[in-house]
Amino acid sequence: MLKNIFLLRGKNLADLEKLNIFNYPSSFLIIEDKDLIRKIIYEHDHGELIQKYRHQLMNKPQNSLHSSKITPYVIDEPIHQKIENKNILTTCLNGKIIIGLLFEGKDNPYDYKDYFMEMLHDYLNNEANLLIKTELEIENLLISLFIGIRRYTDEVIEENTPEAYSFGEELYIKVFLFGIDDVGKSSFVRRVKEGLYDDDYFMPSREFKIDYIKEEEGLLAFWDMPGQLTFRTRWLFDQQDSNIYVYMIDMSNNQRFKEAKTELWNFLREFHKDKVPILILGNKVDKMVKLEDSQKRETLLEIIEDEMGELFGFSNIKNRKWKFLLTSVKKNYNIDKAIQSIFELV
Ligand SMILES: Nc1nc2c(ncn2[C@@H]2O[C@H](COP(=O)(O)OP(=O)(O)OP(=O)(O)O)[C@@H](O)[C@H]2O)c(=O)[nH]1
Ligand SMILES: [Mg+2]
Repeated sequence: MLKNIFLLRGKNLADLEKLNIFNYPSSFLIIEDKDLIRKIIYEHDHGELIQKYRHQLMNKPQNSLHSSKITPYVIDEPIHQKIENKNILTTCLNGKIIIGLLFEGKDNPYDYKDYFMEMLHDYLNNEANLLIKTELEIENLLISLFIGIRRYTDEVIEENTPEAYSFGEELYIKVFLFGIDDVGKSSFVRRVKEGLYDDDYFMPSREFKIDYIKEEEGLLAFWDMPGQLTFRTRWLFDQQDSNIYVYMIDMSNNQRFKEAKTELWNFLREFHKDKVPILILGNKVDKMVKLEDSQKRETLLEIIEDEMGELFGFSNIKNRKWKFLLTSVKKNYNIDKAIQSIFELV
């Protein structure tokens, strides 16, 4: 089973003094491990890492996907190394970045080689390309790879447990926010985090983004997932270790109810054994009900809630706690209540 993942980055990899090291989930490789680091790098180096990369890049056929903005990474064939009983598989990107996987002693890293390559290509050289520039981007990449490879082994995935864990005193909750595109997920996070909302703040997400929101009861790590069709397979990978799922639906768009329902149930069926609670948010309710008019509002909202419950079949959700809440990110309606519900369900 994969134990750890690390990334070494530097203008010149041989310059150990200027090397940046990232690890996930624990600090396996640290800058003091000079010997180990040198050995790892040496395997990928034949004295001319950069030259080799230039050469490969120049000979790379240009395919249409990579044509405009994205310069594809040159990803070396992974190399297995056993250094001081450490069982690792490493690859080198563009001669400047090394990504390594640390396995348990009994594992055969070659079992993971193809999958590792495939994931790197998917993440770095396709349209959903994750970048490896900022610290957050590197963290995202490492977490995604880690989860993906762990999942591939099918060993850790059996069932998710919803218990939140603590950092010191503080409760830490991973909130997995998903739903089809254009329902208001990113707007929701922005509303909660910054108190802001704009109608024309329209930026379909292309990769997941983690936003930390500190509440009195604990720290919420919102994994805001992209909802467009091509990105939905990612949900299955990235949901791992969630303490709560938050599924958002656009109440005002009945043309897409069927699609939203199918996606919700595909997901729940996939994870039917786990006990992770789910909060379902029926957003954009401002488009259906005049929220300012408090008299009519309550009756209308109740009717909508019942109808939606029936349509989506929420009462068939078994094994886990769930709650359905109508919201409007735009009018700041039930947003506090949604946050409160997260803590109640977890
Ligand atoms: N009327 C109304 N519009 C909203 C509300 N919430 C979000 N929107 C609008 O809906 C559009 C899509 O919002 P996003 O937050 O980008 O949607 P998303 O779910 O993150 O979409 P993807 O990232 O593509 O999955 C934006 O134009 C928002 O301004 C709401 O409560 N009411
Ligand atoms: Mg979004």
